[in-house]
Amino acid sequence: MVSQKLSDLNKQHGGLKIDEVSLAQLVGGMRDVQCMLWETSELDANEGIRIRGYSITELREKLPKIPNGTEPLPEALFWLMLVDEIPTAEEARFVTDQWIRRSQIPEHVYKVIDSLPIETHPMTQFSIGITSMQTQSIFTRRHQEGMNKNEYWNATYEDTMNLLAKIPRVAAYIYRRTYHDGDHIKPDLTLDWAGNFAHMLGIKDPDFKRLMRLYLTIHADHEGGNASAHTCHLVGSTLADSYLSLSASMNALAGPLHGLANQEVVSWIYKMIEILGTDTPTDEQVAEYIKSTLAGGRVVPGYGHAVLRKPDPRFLVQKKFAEDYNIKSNLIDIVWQIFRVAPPILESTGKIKNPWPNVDAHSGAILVHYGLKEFNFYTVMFGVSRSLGVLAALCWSRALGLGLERPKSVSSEWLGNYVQSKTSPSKNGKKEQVS
Ligand code: AMX
Repeated sequence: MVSQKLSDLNKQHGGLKIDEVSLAQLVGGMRDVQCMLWETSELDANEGIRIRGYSITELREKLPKIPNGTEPLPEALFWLMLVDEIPTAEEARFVTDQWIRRSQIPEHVYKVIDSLPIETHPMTQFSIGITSMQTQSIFTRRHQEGMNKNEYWNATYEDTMNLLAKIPRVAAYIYRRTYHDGDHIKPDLTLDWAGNFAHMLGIKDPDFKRLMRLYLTIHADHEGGNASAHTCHLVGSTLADSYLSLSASMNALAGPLHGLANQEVVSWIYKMIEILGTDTPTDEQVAEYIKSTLAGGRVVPGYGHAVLRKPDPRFLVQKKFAEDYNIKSNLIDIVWQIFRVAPPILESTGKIKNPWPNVDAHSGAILVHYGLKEFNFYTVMFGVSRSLGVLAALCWSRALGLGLERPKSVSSEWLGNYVQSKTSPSKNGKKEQVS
């Protein structure tokens, strides 16, 4: 059992130093500090994400598809993250069947969502919807009954499977409630997880189902340190169940520096179109707009990353999808134009470490093309996908028996005193060096 291996490593080499923390890392959001375990994926600054060793391009190619399908099944990705093997088509179908069987939503969840004002942001509705399903948690019930800790992973797996089965229905319910007068669409139980999600959203183009399969695959996991993943891990480490851990994760995803960037990108471009009075701007006009954003003390949404230092492969695969499916629109042209124009400008500031686009720079433009224009909803779609990764990882955290997270904090006063103690002259008159 892996947890035995981990516990042996810990027993034999627990004192081994893995990393050091600089003052800049402490102040600047703990970038790159290696201090958490995450089994499902690993992010390389230049190559991008690898999920269980597979790059985005490889996942698109190698994961099972529906018969005669072209895009990977997110169900298959979930299997890969959990089992560490690419599933066969039958194994992927097993996950699809499980999620169909577990997808019934308790009535009170709809009532909770319906009680919210219609203008409530979809991410708030989503997070509340997930929390309200917590009444179903098997982990919490069994924990109250005195479950043995060896069973934690199993109860978490059951909650995770139940939750993932329901997530697309809750998301589609919020979409139809908010933007289509509550004209809901019944699930089609013959479809796969992503295909059914596309169906329930009400977008009829078959290529939109293909897009959803790819979209829900590529947004799922980006190792453990990003805010939504880390939040799920942190909250889960208290033995809060999958529902409570996931809703917390979704609240982190809802921040503009994280998953909300996908809606910000589209609204930022629309604003440019409105200001310029054209949706076919020149490169000079786009450059001026980017510079005015920076001069206004705002970020250029969809650009930059805490870890990546090259164009995000998740951006590039969406660009490829648009090319493969011959999707053309002025909005997509603008996205590609920004890809050409923005990096040198961002680089010239001298402070932005990554001038390249991230995943959020592209997704909205393709969704608009298929008629899903309500950009406040986009982060919910990101969230449906992210649920796969963070919950697969939560199952692993329970299987490995990882403990309660509790890093040490210090105050800025402590920090000032510490620096002084390290830099002030010592008794023999020499200054101590801070390394
Ligand atoms: N536009 C303007 N300024 C930017 C920038 C951008 N796209 N990206 C970074 N910067 C700025 C930072 O705000 C920071 O400024 P400061 O020194 O005045 O505080 C400086 O450049 C250095 O930042 P960094 O080390 O390059 O990035 P970071 O690790 O601190 O932040 C991120 C990373 C993503 C928050 C940042 O690049 C950003 O705000 N991007 C725009 C929002 C966005 O697209 N977020 C989505 C990221 C992907 C995701 O999680 N879904």
